[in-house]
Amino acid sequence: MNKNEIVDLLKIDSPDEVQKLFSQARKAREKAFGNKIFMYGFVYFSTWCRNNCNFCYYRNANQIDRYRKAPEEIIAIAENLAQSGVHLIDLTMGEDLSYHQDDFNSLLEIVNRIKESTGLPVMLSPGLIEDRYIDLFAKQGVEWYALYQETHNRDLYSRLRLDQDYDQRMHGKGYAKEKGMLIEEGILAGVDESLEDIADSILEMGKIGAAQMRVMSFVPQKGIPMERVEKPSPLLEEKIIAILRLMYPEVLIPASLDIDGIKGLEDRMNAGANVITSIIPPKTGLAGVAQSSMDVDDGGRTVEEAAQILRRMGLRPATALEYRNYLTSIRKHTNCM
Ligand code: SAM
Ligand code: MD0
Ligand code: SF4
Repeated sequence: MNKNEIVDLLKIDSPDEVQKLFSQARKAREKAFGNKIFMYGFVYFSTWCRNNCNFCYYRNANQIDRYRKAPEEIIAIAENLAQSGVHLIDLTMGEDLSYHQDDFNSLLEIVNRIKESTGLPVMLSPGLIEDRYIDLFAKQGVEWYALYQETHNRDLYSRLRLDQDYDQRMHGKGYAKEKGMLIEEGILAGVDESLEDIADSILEMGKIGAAQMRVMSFVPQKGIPMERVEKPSPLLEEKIIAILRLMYPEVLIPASLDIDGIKGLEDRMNAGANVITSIIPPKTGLAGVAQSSMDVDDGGRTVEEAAQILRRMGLRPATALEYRNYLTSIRKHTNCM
């Protein structure tokens, strides 16, 4: 599909046409993955951040309670997630300078121990880090570097990610990919982007060879500049998921529990997503990003809850081995994209 064709698909709004789009996306998913769905454990281990993204609750200027979890606790949480059946551990932080100051030695050690004790692949979402740190994580065998541009319209980017260089952020992903890491790219829906902007992003995600491609609806947060911007219609995110699936049938496309909690899972799966992200163990004091607390402590965001919904839909959680095998094949695929 070219840009105009993508924009035309984004415009459809009759329920019949929308359902047809979703059903085609599900067929494309089934052809590439059968009924297998992957699940990611989410560990937001430090909510300290030097940046001031206009959309984010954890922006530096927002006066909120913050935490930085101790290494032992991070490792225990990852082990708990692994036992519950997730296929990957996503280690996420704000741009917390204390990790930069020790040259990421403490995080490297944490990653090592998690890899050793869980045997699971790891995704790192540390924000933008210097190339020399990417080198270290790549050498350690960290499988994934997640770094979302949010939009590929430079002007809009500068209004969202205040004082963060567009090209440096794109470079970080490219560099990680060169070093053999898989990369995840992501955009936000409902942040004043045009349909043309969305189409540009969809094309760009393919160009940079992202193996995982994410869209998340903006969720208004207390105390941020965009506090009064309305959450977009869920249909926009779902249409983007479906179009991504049709354009890139073999990639990973998340249904994030961070936007609408567990009740938002079914619609995102129906649109063609194939990985459930933001699974968080209950009662650990951990936060989500877009929805800092929804469904976390009461155990709504668990493998068990998600698996029940999948089974009702004729889908099933993959095995750890299936996920590993998939990584091997997508690595080959994105290297020739
Ligand atoms: N601090 C690192 C960074 O920004 O790259 C890692 C955290 S990253 C996982 C946080 C992501 O959550 C952002 O890139 C954005 O896509 C999403 N996010 C943050 N605030 C949000 C909000 N209010 N609504 C929806 N998504 C949000
Ligand atoms: C999620 N809350 O998957 C997480 C986060 C970071 N790599 C992912 C945005 O929804
Ligand atoms: Fe910091 Fe990431 Fe939030 Fe931006 S999105 S303020 S970099 S935690």
